[in-house]
Amino acid sequence: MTSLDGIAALDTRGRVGVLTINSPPVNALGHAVRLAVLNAVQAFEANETLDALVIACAGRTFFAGGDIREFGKPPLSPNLPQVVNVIEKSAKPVVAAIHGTALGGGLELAMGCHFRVAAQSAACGLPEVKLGLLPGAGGTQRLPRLVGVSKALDMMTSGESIGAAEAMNLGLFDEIVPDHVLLDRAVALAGEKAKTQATRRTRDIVPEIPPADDFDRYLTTHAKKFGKLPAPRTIVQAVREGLPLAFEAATDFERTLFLDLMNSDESMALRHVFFAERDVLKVPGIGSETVPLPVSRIGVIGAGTMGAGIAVSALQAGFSVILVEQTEGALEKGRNTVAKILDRGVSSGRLTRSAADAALGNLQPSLQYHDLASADLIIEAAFEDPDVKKSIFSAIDKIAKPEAILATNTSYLDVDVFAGATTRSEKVVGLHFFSPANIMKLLEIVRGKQTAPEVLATAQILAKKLGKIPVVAGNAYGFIGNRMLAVRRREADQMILAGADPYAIDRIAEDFGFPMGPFRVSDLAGLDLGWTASTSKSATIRECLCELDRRGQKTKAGFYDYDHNLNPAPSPLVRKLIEDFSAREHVKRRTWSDQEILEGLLRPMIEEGQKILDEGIALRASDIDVVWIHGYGWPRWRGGPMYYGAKMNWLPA
Ligand code: T1G
Repeated sequence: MTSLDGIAALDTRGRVGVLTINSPPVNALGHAVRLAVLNAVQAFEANETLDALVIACAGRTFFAGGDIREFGKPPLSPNLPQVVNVIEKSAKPVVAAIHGTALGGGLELAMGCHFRVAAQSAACGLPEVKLGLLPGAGGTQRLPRLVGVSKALDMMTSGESIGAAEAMNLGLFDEIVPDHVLLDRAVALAGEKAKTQATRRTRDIVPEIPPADDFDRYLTTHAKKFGKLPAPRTIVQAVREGLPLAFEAATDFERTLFLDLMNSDESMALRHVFFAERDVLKVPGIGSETVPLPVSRIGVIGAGTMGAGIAVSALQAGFSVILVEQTEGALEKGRNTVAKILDRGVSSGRLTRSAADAALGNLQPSLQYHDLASADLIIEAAFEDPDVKKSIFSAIDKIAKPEAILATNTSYLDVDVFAGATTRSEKVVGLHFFSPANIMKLLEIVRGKQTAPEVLATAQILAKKLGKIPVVAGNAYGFIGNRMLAVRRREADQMILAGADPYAIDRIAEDFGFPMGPFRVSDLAGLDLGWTASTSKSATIRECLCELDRRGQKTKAGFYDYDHNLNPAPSPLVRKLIEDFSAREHVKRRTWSDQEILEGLLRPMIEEGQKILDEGIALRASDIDVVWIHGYGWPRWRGGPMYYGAKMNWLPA
C-alpha cells in the first residue's frame, strides 16, 4: 500500500490500481481530499503498469459529499467538478467501489467514474437541496443521463437517498454485492473492463429531454412542496436548460447556479442548521469516558395523549414498554390510543403491519406500579401538577430497581422538586417530549442539579434511538422552548389589545414560514389549558373566549370560527370582543404595519433566548435554534431564532 499523503493510498492488484481515501469521519471532499484524489488519479493515468483503477474509501462510508464547512469560503483549486472531469476523461477504466452513503459530491464523483459497484447495504443520494444548494459537480447533468429526467428531478428536489437495490434497478449502479466482497468485485470488474479498454463516460450518454411543458407541470405539481426555497426550482432550471447544451457548457451553467445558491440566505441558514443539529450532542462533562446506562424496558406512567405518544415512540424503536394507569378505563383508553396510532402508521405506509403488531406485542399495560420494578427507565407522563408528579416520584422510587433512571415529562415544572422526592436525585432527569410525542423530533433533556453525566448520556442515546434530536436544557421554568413561547404569546396578546389584528398576526407569522400563527396554535392546543369556569373572571381575552365556550378547535370556535372540516375563519365576534376589552382596559389602539407585527412577535422571544443563553439554561445559541426548528416549526431556511436575531442585529454583538 503506497500512502501518498496520509489521505490517499494507491495499492495495486495485478494491473488494477486501488485508490483508497481515508479522511474520517465521512471522507468529505474537502480541499485536501480533492487534491489527494486528483494526484492519485493522475499518478494512475501516468502509470503504464496499471490498466484500470478502483476508487474506494476507508471507514464508514464512501465520500459523503463536499465539505460543508468549506462552503462560503474562498474556493480552493481543484474544485470538485474538475476532479470528477479528470476521472471521467481517463483513458483507462475507473470503477467506484461504494459502501455506506455516497451522497452529494460523493455520488457525483461516482457518476464520473465509468462503472459503479456497490455494497448491498449502501445508499446514495443528492441531498444538496436540504442545504439550499444543487448538485454542483455535474450531478444535474449526469444523473438524468443515468436514471432519466423524472427520477433525477425527484431525487434532487427531494434530496432523499435511495438504497443500492433501487440504484441498481435505475441503472445508477452496475452491480451490488455482499459488503465483504465489494473491493474484490470492483477490482475484478476493473480488470474485465481493462481487457477491452472499456471506459463508459456518463457525459456521452445522450439524455432524453422531455417537452417543455413537462417541466412546467413538474413545477406546478411541486409548487407547494418547494415553498419559497430557491434551490428546488433552480435544480429544475439546471436540468431543463442544461440538458440541451453541450456537456461542458451545461456544467458551466450548473456551476453558476450552484455558486448563486451557495451565497443565498437560505443556504447559509440551512448549513448553520446542519451543524447545529450535530452540535447539540456536545455537552460539557459528557465524553467518550461517560458510560451510558443500558435501557431496554421502559415504563411510562400515564396513558393520556403524551404517555401514549411516548409509549408508541418507544415501541416503534424496539423497546418493551410497561404502560401504567390508575384505572382500568384509563388504561384501556390509553392502550387503544397506542393501537390507533400504530394502525395509522400502517395505513399511512410509515409502518408495516408486522412491525405494528410487533410493537403492540411489546406493550404491557398495567395498573400496578410494581410492574415497573424491571424497568431500566421510567418516564412519568402524568397530569402537569407538581404535587401529583411529586407523589409519583416518591412512590416509584421505592419500587424501581436501584439503577433505574426516573424521568419526568414536564413542560415547565422544576425537575429538582421531583428529584428531591426520591433517594436517587442523580438518576432523575427531565424528558420534555413535544406533542404528538411519536411524531415531533425535539426532546428537551432537562438537567437537574444532581443529574449524573451518565444519565444525560443515556437520555441522548435514547433520543437518537427514538429518532429524536436531544437538546440539553438547564432546569428553569419553561426550560428553553416553552419559556420563549410564553413570551411570544404574551406579545401577541398585547399586540391585539393595542390594535393589531389577530388574523394579520397569524398571516404574517405563516408568511414568515411558521406552519401556524400563534392564535391558530392556541386554538389547536385549546384556550382552556389551565382555565376553570369557577375561577374565570374575564381577566384576559382568553378567559372571555372560554367563558363564551369558545375554547378553540375542540369547540369549533376560539379566536377563529371553524366549519365542520375545521377550516378557520376570522370571527367578527372575536374582533368586537377584543375592541371592547381594549376599551374596558383603556388600552390605546393603533394600526400596525406588517414589519412592526413581525418584529413585535419575534424580537422579544429572541431577547428571551439571549437571557436563556446568559443564564446557562442553553449551552449555545444554536441549541436554541434547534429547539425552535424541531419543537415549534421555526422555518429551517431561516436558521432558527438566534441565528435570525443575530442577522437582524437584535442581539448583543
Ligand atoms: N461536510 C462536513 N462535515 C460533515 C459532512 C459534510 N458533508 N457530513 C458529515 N459531516 C460531519 C458532521 O458534522 C459530524 O461532525 C460528523 O461528520 C458525523 O456526521 C458539489 C458541494 C454522511 C449520513 O449533505 O448526511 O456535496 O459533529 O453525525 O449520523 O454537489 O453526516 O462529529 O464534528 O451526521 O453517521 C452533500 C451530509 C454535501 C451529506 C452520516 N452531502 N452528511 O451520518 O454522522 S453538499 C451531504 C450526512 C455537496 C456537491 C456539494 C451525514 C451522514 P462532528 P453525522 P451520521
